[in-house]
Amino acid sequence: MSTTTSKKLNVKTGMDTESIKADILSHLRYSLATDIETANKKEFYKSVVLSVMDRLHDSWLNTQKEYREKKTKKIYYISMEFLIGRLLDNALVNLNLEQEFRDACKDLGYDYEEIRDIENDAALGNGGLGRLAACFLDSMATLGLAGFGYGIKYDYGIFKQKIHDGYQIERPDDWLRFGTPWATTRPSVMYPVRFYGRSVPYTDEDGHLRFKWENTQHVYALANDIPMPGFRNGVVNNLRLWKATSPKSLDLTSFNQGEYINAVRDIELHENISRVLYPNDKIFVGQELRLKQEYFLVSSTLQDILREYKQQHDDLRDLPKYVAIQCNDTHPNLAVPDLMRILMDEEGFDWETSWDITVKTLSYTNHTVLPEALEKWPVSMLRNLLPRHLQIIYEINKRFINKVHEHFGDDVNRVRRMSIISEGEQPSVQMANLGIVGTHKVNGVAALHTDLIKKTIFRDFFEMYPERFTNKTNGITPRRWLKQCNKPLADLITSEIGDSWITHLSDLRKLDDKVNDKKFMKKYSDIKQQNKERLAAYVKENYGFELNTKAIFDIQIKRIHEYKRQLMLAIYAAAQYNYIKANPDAPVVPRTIIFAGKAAPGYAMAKMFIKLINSISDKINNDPDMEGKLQCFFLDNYSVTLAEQLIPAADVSEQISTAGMEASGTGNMKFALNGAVTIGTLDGANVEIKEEVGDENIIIFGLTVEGVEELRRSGYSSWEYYNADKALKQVIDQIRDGFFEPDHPSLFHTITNSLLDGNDYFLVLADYPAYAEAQKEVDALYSKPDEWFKVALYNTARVGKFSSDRTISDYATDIWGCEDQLNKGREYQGS
Ligand code: 9GP
Repeated sequence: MSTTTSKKLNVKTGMDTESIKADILSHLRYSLATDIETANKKEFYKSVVLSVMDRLHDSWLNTQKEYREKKTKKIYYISMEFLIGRLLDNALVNLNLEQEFRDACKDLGYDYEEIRDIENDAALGNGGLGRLAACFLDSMATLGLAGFGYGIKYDYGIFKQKIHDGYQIERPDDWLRFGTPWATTRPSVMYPVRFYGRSVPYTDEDGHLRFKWENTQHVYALANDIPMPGFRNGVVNNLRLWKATSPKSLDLTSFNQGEYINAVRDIELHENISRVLYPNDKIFVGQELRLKQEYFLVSSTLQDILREYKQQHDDLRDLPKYVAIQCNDTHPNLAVPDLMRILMDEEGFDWETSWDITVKTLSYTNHTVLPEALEKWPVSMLRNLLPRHLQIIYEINKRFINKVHEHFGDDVNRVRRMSIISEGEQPSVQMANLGIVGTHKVNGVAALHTDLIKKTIFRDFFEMYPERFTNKTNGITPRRWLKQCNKPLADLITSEIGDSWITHLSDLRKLDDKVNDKKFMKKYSDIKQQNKERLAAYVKENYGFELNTKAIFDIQIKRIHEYKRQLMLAIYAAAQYNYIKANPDAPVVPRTIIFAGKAAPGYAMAKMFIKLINSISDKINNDPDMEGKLQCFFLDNYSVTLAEQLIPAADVSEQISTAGMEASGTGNMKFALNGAVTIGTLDGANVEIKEEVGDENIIIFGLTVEGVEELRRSGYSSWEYYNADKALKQVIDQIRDGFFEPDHPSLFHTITNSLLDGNDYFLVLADYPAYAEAQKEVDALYSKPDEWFKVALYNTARVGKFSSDRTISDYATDIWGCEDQLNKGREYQGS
């Protein structure tokens, strides 16, 4: 190597291509013990990331230092899921170093895209809830908030989905097989997390009754930090993911007795806590390992928060002034009894003081009204695993029930509904109730959803604590979901209106005026076409399917769930097939329907939907009569990275849940921002999207929440709808009679039975006629491209409200009490 290059090896944080190249070479040699001649792509990727990390470290350290010095209020976002996806593009966009790294790769003989594609998605989440947490981290850093994510470093993220003979097969997601260069392990940050044992009463020096949690077993939580850079503002926050490690002293006795293998097996058992993400979306599976995971996250995080706090402040009574903790769903709600335990048992505060601190510090987000998703831990399990916490929960409940009596008088039914502990054969702890009682703010995630929780599942609580309930409509980060994933559109927008939209998404309103600018509209529509072609190339390469890029790209991507009604789009695809068969000469607007999404491994009906979609797709795609008219595909292994490919290419966004069941949705926002037209029900955030884009720029159909209630009340009969709609009846008969699966004609009986004999709980049949009409509207609009692209542009221009920057500003102001930081963050961004 030449002397000039070795000089450059010392340059650590230069922002130019030459110094980046030098660092990549240096990392290859000195971090990975290889060189440019012998390194493979993985090694090259790793040294690229290490060079990015070099450029983050100073800001990472400086940001923390500034927070410490200024005693900034810290926001801790605790979540069992962070669906962060790939990080390389995101870091480079936020650091404004995309071009330099591209050039550096090229000069060193690599194509940047190829290197970027080496990165495994960090798929540490199931869907919307985990992705929301990831968007929030991006926004907190971009707004300059001292916001920290706390989660678990699962060895295995959400399973990899394969499709075999049309069926979903699950495979482990071994994303850490070769490690991840983004995470820094911090051996100095490690805490014991205790389980089991018993709660022992004693009298302290002042004669007060106190409790000690004794005879516990423990495991260690080891910190792994991933930097979260803000958008070009020098702020780098932190995502801390805990990994379970065995206590060092573990089973020395076993070693002494020569039981080496057993001792090592015990280590395995301890480390199982952070082994795997539970893949259940909206189904509560009360397994002890999951409860251990939840407490593992809460305990390690609270210890960390309090350690830091004590380094800077003297009085724990000021905790709510300097710390806000957000519980993402009920999963971290053990924070309520754990903080109480720490304050009382370890810090010596009395109940009232501890309670005041706890409630003021914590807040909780509800993400669903589905009863089967609400966590209810059996008392017996808690008694065994966390006896002291159970005791505290009983005491919280006792005091709370007294208040309920004071407030409502002797209303036995109300008391039963509101109790944190449900009675019955298997008493259990209702984690949502615990969250409402033990925190100062509870929020829903879209206006409709918040209204619903106030009126339904949390009605009693709302009547008692109206001021606790607040709405925070979800959002998405414009950095990943426009700037990064749709570069051509981002560049076009910037060339027209400047780049302020990247951090002030409402500025996209300036595009409203462009609808009559023919030149602009041509560019806008050309970009959609290019994106469709780019997707087609990707699908061809990765799946072998040939997409018709002249067709409407009609996309439904999300977890597979009955309430999301993938079945309705599948029925529509089959009905279109029947129509084309019966009317071979009739003109049709060509359509390419694309599904992607994972089903929870134990959710038989959802898995059957996948099989049905694949069977219908086979029928359609193998029939020459469909050529140029209709296609249908199920793309396996849906992920953040796949979403980044699909969303910019979509013409139609399917948001068709049964009204009242989708809390918010965030995919709907991503599609609209990228100029797809929504066909949807008045559910979740669709309602607010409609308000923003205007009634004429969204295609709404079907029952409203009130309509759903009314129909159920008045006695819904799915048979009536089946008999009334010929096209619908034909498809259901075909599904039932084996038309799509001739070798196994009864295969889909579970589906047709649930629709007919089971009376169609999700009201697919009730909404289908309106849906089919709405799809006709889609066709008619698409046949007039000028009109279509106007509608599309209004979507891009008017969804600024759904930036997660806005959502986070709302949390900061109404829940976390740190709006002062917000303003500072905004000033910062201009530089
Ligand atoms: O189902 C909701 C989804 O509508 C929402 O957008 C997301 C983020 O708030 O949370 C989902 N809920 C869950 O995943 C679990 O309750």
